[in-house]
Amino acid sequence: MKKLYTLLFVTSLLISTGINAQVTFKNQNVKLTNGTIKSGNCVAVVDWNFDGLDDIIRLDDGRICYVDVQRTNNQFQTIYLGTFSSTAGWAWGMTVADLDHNGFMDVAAGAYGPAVRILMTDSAGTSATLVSIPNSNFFVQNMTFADFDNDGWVDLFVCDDNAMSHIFINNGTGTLVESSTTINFDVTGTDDSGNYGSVWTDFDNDGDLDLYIAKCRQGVTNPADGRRINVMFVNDGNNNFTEDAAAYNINVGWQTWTASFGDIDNDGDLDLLVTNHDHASQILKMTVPDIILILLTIVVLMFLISLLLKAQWRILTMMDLLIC
Ligand SMILES: [Ca+2]
Ligand SMILES: [Ca+2]
Ligand SMILES: [Ca+2]
Ligand SMILES: [Ca+2]
Repeated sequence: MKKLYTLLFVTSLLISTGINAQVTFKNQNVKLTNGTIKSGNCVAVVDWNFDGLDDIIRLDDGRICYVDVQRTNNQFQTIYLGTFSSTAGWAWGMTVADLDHNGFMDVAAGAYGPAVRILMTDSAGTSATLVSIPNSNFFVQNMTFADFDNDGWVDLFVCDDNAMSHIFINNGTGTLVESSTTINFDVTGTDDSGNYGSVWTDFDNDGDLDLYIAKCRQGVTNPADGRRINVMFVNDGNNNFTEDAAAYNINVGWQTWTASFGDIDNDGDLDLLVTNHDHASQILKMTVPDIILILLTIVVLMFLISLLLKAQWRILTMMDLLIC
């Protein structure tokens, strides 16, 4: 019996020690078959070939695209997808999605000056064709794939530092065509440049995608200048977007570079984290109206309405008496 107690004590000690032990990380670079990729700038962790396993997409030297495809036992196979440019450190933004529905994700990237380019992955997943989007010589700070018009085909959003943002709609074959009517970005009385970061998310939880843009404009020092005030384009459910950041108190005027939504305080709604260049980062917690306050307001309103109705009834009764 004594041995049993001793065994139980040691077991419980090991379990409790294990539960409270500090976690650590172990270098597993050995899993990457190409260990020389550097200066990536842009990176994506996505299921590139839709097999249920996450893969890694990186731009070596900011221009040469490799996919580390996860195979069995967490081993990766490196596939050279293509080269965006001969210029070192070319890409400023990158986004990944299956534009043409061929079962492999395609990789779009943009830079400071040249056209936005896309590596369209072939149907075997072994190589890609480089495609340039006409008339897209922007100052790309960020780009995002999402289905803005909800037609089942992924579209492209591009943040332009030097001009308004751009939207390209997928025509249903994987070809992107610029649209000036999907969203009106002319909202601040300026040239609406200074577009740095973008988030497409259903921040208000009404079932449709909304767009938040983090804005920063070099040389513009006035925080009230529209080129540096973050904007939120709210979707009405029919893909009509209206800029309404001020109403939600997320019209940040600092030089914002990035923004991200997440449930930071674990209360079930999406809060906002912005990182600013000229000011400390900010967490903007989402607050919902107090339900008790709403109920009290309704009760008070109903009471006031009943008083009004009673007063009206008395006046009418007195009028009747006078007439009689
Ligand atoms: Ca995969
Ligand atoms: Ca594809
Ligand atoms: Ca679409
Ligand atoms: Ca929404």
